[in-house]
Amino acid sequence: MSKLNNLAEAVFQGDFTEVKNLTQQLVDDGVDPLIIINEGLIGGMNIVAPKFKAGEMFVPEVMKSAKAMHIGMEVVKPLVAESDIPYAGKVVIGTVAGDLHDIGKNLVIMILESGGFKVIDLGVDVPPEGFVEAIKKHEPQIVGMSALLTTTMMAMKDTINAIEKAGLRNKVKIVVGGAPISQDFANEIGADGYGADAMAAKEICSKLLSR
Ligand code: B12
Repeated sequence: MSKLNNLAEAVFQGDFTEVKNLTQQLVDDGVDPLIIINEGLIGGMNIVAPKFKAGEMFVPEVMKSAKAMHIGMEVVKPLVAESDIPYAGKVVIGTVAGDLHDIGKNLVIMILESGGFKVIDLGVDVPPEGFVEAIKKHEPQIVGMSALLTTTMMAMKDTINAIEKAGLRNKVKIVVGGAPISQDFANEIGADGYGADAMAAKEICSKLLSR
């Protein structure tokens, strides 16, 4: 097995030490950092994703793999210009105002990153103007909002209104998710997409960008 395959396997296994060592070895061997990222690190997450979808892997294992991918990224990222990284798209994401739940959002971020998206995490309890400011600053193609409380669901609508008011609605696609959210609710508040889980989040983001 090649070192790149071993690296992908180590990411899948969530073996932090092995990921760090193999990534460094590949760098020392002169392998193109973008190949290390795409075939080794993201390659490992590509093993994880279908297993998670099929229910063969669970949240803690996926998080471990994603963390392993990040550890490898830290080794290679300084070697590539940000502009050379072929991102699938840029996503700004946050948990809406009044809501502190972030486990699901963080999982979505990890899966999006493993799918090659650049993700800017705004954290939790993000007010509508926080999303607006982030759109101006980062110019993402996609804005993601997470809510876990029935009492904070409507903050999604408030955020969409604020984005509209700022004249930015036609610049971004908006995707929403979280346990109480449904496709019907997404339609009702005028979001462009809904994802029931992290894999669905990645799928809807890819779909929205290809339109
Ligand atoms: C962990 C947890 C907490 C933790 C949060 C820690 C953290 N850092 O996130 C703590 C203890 C802080 C907490 C606090 C509270 N919680 Co709480 N919490 C939960 C719990 C047990 C799990 C949530 C979770 O992490 N699920 C696992 C993740 C992986 O799933 P997920 O979040 O749904 O995310 C997935 C999808 O929804 C989707 N997704 C999520 N976000 C996004 C975004 C996009 C863009 C897309 C496309 C997809 C997507 O993909 C994710 C990955 O597959 C749930 C119960 C439950 N079983 O859901 C209650 C729950 C959500 N909490 C609840 C409540 C009431 C509260 C409190 C009000 C309790 C209190 N009285 O203090 C506070 C509120 C604090 C606040 N202001 O937010 C209720 C909500 C009830 C309701 N209908 O509104 C629940 C349902 C428990 C219950 N049955 O009563 N909570």
